[in-house]
Amino acid sequence: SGVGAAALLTGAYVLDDAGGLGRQFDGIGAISGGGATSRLLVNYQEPYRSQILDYLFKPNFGASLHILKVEIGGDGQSTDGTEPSHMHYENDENYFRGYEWWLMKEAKKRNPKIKLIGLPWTFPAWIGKGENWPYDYPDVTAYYVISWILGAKQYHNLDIDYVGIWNERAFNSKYIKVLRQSLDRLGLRNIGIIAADGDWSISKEMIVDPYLNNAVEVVGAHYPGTKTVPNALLTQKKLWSSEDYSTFNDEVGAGCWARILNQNYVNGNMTSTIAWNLVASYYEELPFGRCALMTAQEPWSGHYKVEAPIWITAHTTQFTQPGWSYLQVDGHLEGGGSFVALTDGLGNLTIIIETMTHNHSQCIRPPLPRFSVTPQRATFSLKGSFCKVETLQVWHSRLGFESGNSSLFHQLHPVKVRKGSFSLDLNVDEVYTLTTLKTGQKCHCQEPPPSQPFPSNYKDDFNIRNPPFSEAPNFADQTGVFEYFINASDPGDHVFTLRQVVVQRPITWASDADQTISVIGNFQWVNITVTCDIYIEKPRDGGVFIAGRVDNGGIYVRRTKGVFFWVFADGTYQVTGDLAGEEILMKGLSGVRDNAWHTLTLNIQGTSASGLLNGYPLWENVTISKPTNGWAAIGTRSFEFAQFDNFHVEAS
Ligand code: 147
Ligand code: CA
Repeated sequence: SGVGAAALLTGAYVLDDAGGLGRQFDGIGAISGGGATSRLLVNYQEPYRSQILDYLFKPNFGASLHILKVEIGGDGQSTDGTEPSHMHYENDENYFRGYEWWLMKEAKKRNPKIKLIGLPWTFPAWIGKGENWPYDYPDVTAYYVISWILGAKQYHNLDIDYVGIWNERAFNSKYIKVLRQSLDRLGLRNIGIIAADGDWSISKEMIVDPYLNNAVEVVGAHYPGTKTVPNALLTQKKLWSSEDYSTFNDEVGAGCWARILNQNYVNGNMTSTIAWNLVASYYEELPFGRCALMTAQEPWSGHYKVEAPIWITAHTTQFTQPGWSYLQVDGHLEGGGSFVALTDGLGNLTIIIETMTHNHSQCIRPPLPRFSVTPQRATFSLKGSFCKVETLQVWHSRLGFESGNSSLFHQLHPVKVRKGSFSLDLNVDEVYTLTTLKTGQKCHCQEPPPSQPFPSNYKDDFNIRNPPFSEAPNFADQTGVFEYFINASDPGDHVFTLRQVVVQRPITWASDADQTISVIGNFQWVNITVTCDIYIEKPRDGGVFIAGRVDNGGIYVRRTKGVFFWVFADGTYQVTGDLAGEEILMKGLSGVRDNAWHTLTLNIQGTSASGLLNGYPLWENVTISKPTNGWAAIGTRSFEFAQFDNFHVEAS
């Protein structure tokens, strides 16, 4: 047969288990954290929150993920915010902070077999005893990480399957061995260490250090561009792409994901691929907005979007499980693109084919070398134990690159296997799954509510006795950690407040600011009035601010501009154009002191700003030219305790 005048390119591929199988498949996963990527998800109302979780974790439903990797919060900035540590201070332990515990439990509820991974990006300062480094006291760091693992079990009945070292930062052989020994001593022999969550360079040390080699179960590389290195193969360990993707979740992002899910094995022998990140539940204007499998960044409206990468994931996850094995195949298609074939060893067979073109499948990194893909016919012969297969279920996606013309995860007519083979005509930018399993599902669920902007009039008095989460809704901490707090002996109105609790600069992963800051609201806000009761706890040089038009966050938090109204424990105030406090627009005396409540009001209209203290004008007519818009924020002058209450913002 042919297409038009030219003969269709054809290829023949043999699937046979008679000569043994390929590597064991370890599953497809996604990362919550690194950092604060699930921040807004927790505040979705039901039934929307459960719907989102179902799309991510429920077997035979959506992405049906095999692996959930979470950040072990370390109080520091880890990309889109900070996540709280279970040990802010040396003698502090609390396993109910943040939302990763909750997320792991929700994932387990839906899929009890889901594998869990924990990995730190940052650490609280005490781990390093003053140095910005987690390896000087390997016993302390191991104790800290293992406490998290034990806390997961003790307080949440969560069994952690794998633990990492330090995301995208130097590894340390001594520490890895200490961690392994400590895990073993505590009977946690079945928890595997993944190392080193950066490039492949650890494999070079592993092949000359048998103790290190024994300590590591999985060599995990990030953004490997589907390739591994000879040394990694020499370790004879499992090879994973332990962080990958990080691409805007449109059809190109879906194309990236489809291509690497197959080719990380085909080219790089990697048996797991883990997406950064799970769900875009952080303000979109933070770094890497919507670089997630789906989008849920509006808890105030309930709006969310099941993006194309979810259905690309389903092509693999709904028809394989960790513990299945890859078949030994070359995996490259004659006309470009790739296929993988997997079996459970019990007669089931799943084939996943992708024909992504170069321009429609570029990931954020690394650069993608040129290649071409053309329409082609592929003929597969089933041999060995698969010669008995008579029909295969077919699931199909075609990514369209004009809006709305994709076809995602549709079931087609089953194919009949005749005389041990079948043929498929493949177009470009397609994904096919052919499988003996009949369990695939794409739900025709209800549409989520429409998108809406953040409410223009928003209040929080933090008056909640048993909050389900340690953090107040919609506040997105960018340096420091802001937690619900109870002043048990407060005589007045401030029993329940929000408190900044990080009092030493953490062992950082990114460039945390020297001030703490939590942002909230709509990045498009121009005219804004922020009011908040504040309580400075640190005498002499302590201080707090409220702000508007805050224009940055995440890994760029140090260069945040905006309009910042500060008051200090020494009785002075300032208005600055930046978080760093270098661009002073106004200053003077305020009479504010520490350990007393005061009310600050910041009003920005057009090019003019003014400030009130306890309802009385303190300063006015400060000219503002930049930024033109941004979030509201609260924060402190340094890593210091301070409290906030009765936050109110009105903006447009
Ligand atoms: C990764 C981080 O591990 C994630 O937390 C997130 O920040 C992600 C965003 O794309 O990036 O870190 C990387 C940072 C830089 C490179 C690779 C990964 N890089 O330049 O190759
Ligand atoms: Ca209150």
